[in-house]
Amino acid sequence: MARPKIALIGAGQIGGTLAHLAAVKELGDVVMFDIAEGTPQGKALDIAESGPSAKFDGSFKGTNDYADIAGADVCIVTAGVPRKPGMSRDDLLGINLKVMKSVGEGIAAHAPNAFVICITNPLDAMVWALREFSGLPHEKVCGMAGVLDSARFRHFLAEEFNVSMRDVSAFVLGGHGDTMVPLTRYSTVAGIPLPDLVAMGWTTQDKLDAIVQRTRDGGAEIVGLLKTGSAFYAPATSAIEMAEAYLKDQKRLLPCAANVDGAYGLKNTYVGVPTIIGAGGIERVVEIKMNKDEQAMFDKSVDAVKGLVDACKGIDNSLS
Ligand code: A3D
Repeated sequence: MARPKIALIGAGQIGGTLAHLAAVKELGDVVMFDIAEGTPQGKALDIAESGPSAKFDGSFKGTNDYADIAGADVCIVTAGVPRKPGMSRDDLLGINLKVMKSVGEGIAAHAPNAFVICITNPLDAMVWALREFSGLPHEKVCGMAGVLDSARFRHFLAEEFNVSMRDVSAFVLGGHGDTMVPLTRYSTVAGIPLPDLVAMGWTTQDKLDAIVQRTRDGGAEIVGLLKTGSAFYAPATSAIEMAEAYLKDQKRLLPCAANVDGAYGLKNTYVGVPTIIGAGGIERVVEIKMNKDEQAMFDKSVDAVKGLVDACKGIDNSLS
């Protein structure tokens, strides 16, 4: 059977890391597309040249021509601009919306059967716009945010409890912004929910609240340290986890920005929810029960996403 084809739209910090991870995991042949001439070609060649030492097989191509993504099974989109210190994700909206239009048209023309994972910020509005511009089925277009936000939450929790990250599972839902919703009741260490761990004296409610806030500010913390761009190792790793779930039909239950139509009382809204990812793309949106406080946080987050989607409609008349 031929190797799957993975198209990376955007060959910057995340794009390059995605290509390297896909190579090392032998997920398939990789095509990197970017408008910057030389960048995708240089990164693809550099990664290919690491193959003999790292011992992977695959073909790696850099391109400035959408025709080269033809027939891709997966497209991961990072094209656009990242944040600089002092910027919010929402500040990127105007620039990145135009980028989503060209990317959506490129994917529709050359890789209409792909499973598309958007990473470009502001995430929930950009994945919505990318779906609109591409016209692909909703279940084949999603956004990466929840896996990353949950991974950050899991890392902070594992440090606090001094346990393996493998035994910490966590849920972060809602939009990928300051209003994201880390759900402590659904987050556990080997099945023991966080509120029980507070009662057991493993941590205090104040410390847990601080970890929740650090999770919400996780992206800004890295932007503040790097000063020239935003996080890329963990975002790329998270998107590769989603791509692998699709390519290997793993039926993983992963939080991601998916089109929610019916569940959570929402109608055609892209926002972070638990989903099942398998060969059908987003095969299921999982509706969990939230208490009053959680529901209020989720509603606030959905409102923030709706505000950004309305702003997109105000900028581009073709979006209705
Ligand atoms: P960066 O290293 O600047 O790479 C972006 C690449 O996009 C550059 O190589 C550009 O040349 C290219 N590009 C710009 N316009 C186009 C276009 N029209 N077509 C094709 N390529 C184009 O950024 P990055 O890789 O660090 O980040 C990429 C995006 O991911 C940004 O919008 C970030 O804000 C976002 N991001 C999202 C998360 C989430 O968790 C959702 C996390 C981190 C970064």
